[in-house]
Amino acid sequence: MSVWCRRLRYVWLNGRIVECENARVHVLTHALHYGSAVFEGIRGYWNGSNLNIFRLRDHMVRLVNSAKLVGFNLGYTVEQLVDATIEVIKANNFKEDVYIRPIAFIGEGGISLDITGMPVEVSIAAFPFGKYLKAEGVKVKITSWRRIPSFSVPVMAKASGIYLNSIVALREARREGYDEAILLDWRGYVAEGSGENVFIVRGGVIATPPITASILEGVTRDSVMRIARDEGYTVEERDITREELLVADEIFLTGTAAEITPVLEVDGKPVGDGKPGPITMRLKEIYQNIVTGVDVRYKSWLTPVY
Ligand code: PY5
Repeated sequence: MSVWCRRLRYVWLNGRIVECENARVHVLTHALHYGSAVFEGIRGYWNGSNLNIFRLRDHMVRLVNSAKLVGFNLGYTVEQLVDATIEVIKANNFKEDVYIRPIAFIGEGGISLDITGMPVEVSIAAFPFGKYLKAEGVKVKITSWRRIPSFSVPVMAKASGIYLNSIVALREARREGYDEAILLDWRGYVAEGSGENVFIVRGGVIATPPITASILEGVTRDSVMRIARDEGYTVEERDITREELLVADEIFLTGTAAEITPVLEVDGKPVGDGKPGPITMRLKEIYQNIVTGVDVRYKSWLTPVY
């Protein structure tokens, strides 16, 4: 039995709800060999009476775009993927916080690198999920591995193969006792974390690297920029130098899994006074109220399941 099937009963696979045990692939699956897959990470928040999925449609739009960038067609519309997500959560009857993992991959189509005409499989799985990074804050290392440049692969795509870059970067950081890695881009400017976007605060101004820094265009990054601007903060999308990380008043990471996570140390040096900063904590609180549906100003970002 798959260890996953202790956490979920049903998976949506190629248009149908199947038993978790039957959501399997063959060892000769193309995507397993070459990383020819695109995926998403989405969260659903249980607030005691309903499960709200955060920016579901936006994630599915990115999934469809990722496939387009890699060069295959998903075969499902954004609307169909949205409905399928709700269907699979309902089938499992989850009444707690969940993480949703849709993936579209090249299946059993041979070993050629030419994916033209190869079968595309799509699955959506959801399972109970808590924190991804330490909620109180993380210690990061600026890793020696640079973020893959967008002139080598379309890094705007959330494509599986690209994650080998994140895996080696995080491996290096963890081996040296850090919690997370920050990758610089090919030019030496700050790109992002292994699975998160990066924000800094200096003199009350919030800044985050632009999409031209080979980053993944995060949905949480977009949400945080909106929220911060609505709160009256100035938010800049601009190149950030490595040394700015070392003199920033505050740094935080954003991502579906990481949500808003304060950075306490960079390369062993404290960020500010080494405690989560006030702007970080304020944004974190607002974000929490939004995803649980307490803050109704951003209700359009939530899709209720039940
Ligand atoms: N950058 C990278 C490389 C990411 O993998 C992610 C998300 C982000 C930025 C943030 O994007 P978003 O805000 O749209 O989530 N990472 C996934 C997640 O679910 C997988 C992490 C293991 O957070």
